[in-house]
Amino acid sequence: MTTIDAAMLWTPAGWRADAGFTADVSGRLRATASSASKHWAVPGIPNLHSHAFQRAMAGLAERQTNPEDSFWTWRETMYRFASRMTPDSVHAVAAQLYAEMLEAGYTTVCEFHYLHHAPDGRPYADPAAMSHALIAAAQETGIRLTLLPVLYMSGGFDGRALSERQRRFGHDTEAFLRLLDGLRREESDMLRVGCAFHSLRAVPAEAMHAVLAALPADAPIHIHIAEQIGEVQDCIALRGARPVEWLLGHAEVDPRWILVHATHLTPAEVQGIATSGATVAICTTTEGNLGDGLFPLRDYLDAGGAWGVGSDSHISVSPVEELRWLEYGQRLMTRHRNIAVQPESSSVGETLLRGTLASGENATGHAVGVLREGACADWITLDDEAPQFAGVHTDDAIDRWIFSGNRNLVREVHVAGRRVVADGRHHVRDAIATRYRDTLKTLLSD
Ligand code: NGQ
Ligand code: ZN
Repeated sequence: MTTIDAAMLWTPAGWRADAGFTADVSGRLRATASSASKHWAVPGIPNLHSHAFQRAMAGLAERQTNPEDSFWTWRETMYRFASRMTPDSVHAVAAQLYAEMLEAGYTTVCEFHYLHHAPDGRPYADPAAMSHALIAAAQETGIRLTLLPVLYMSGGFDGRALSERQRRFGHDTEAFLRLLDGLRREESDMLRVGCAFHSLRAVPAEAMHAVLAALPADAPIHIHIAEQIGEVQDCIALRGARPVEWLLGHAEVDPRWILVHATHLTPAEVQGIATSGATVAICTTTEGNLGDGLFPLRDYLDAGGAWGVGSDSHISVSPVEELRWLEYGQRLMTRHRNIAVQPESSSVGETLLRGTLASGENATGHAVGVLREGACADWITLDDEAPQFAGVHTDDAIDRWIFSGNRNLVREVHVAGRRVVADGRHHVRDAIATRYRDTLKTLLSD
């Protein structure tokens, strides 16, 4: 039995001193008397969007190749990089990434996985070899995983064939459903399998409908949507509607849906997503890195929309930085301060934390994001001895955590009741880092 060693627990209603929990043998929370220590404990943060392999190229797409550099030229660099990955290198990179995520306070990751086949597009002997590499990395590090095999069929809205570099992403719907079905048999308390459509660009309408009809009722459904203006224009030209508008009109969008990015929205689309109960996965640092645009956060909060954050391309692996820059983007756009607040709290940090935790359960399919009886025993303990917290009252602890810079203030992390980070360090970080270094030497040498 592991007891949450904290006097203050973060709950949807704010800090509570009178609650205590232990983890039972199945990794779930059981209520107990509160502990006498003085620490602050917060539910582990769900990471709603990850392409693990991209971690290994962070910082390697930051040279100008052309004055017109954009999302689309970055994508070519990313494809070249993706073409070198193997199941072993994906395993090594994902394990390093997941250990870093845990140290940063992410305890569940939604892996939006489309790198399925060999570089020539042929399935591996085990068609789920890449999925298995990701599952192995999650098991090795102890992070909770929502694996989202991605359906990727065409190279654009006009239905053109996949380009040479996209070939290893592709499936027909039958092979895709077989992959899903096989992976679902491997589900456990630490692994959920959902479903993803890469984007409206990459999935023809009929294929999307065929897969939706065959999906189990409890699978979360993730999709990239409306990230780039070019994509919005192509969607209008070929489907007669903007991406979010099209999706809301052609699918039963409900709380099972996670709309990744959803950057470019009209007021009607903002309202439409919020009313549907879908979650928007905002990937602040990647959206900044790729020059996507700014999500209309204030309007979306006013509409009562659900949202969370993801580290996506992993040019940053820090929930603190995702949340802080989500607010800063809004400040830079409006030239005001303290924008993400809600009637429950005038604190920006608390509003951001509350929002992203509330997305956990729908987006991941795991009972995460809230410390309550029966939920997953996933929590992080803040380093209350750090100078940033000196003299700080509990009421200011979350703002201090999010708005005091880049020193990691996460001291301990438990997932399913098991301590995987102590004193800020993942318990097998050295072995994982050694393998990662060897892998990167090879990857970057050819
Ligand atoms: C991806 N990433 O699939 O990795 C995408 C880029 C695309 C982001 N959208 C490729 N951030 O959208 O076609
Ligand atoms: Zn993505």
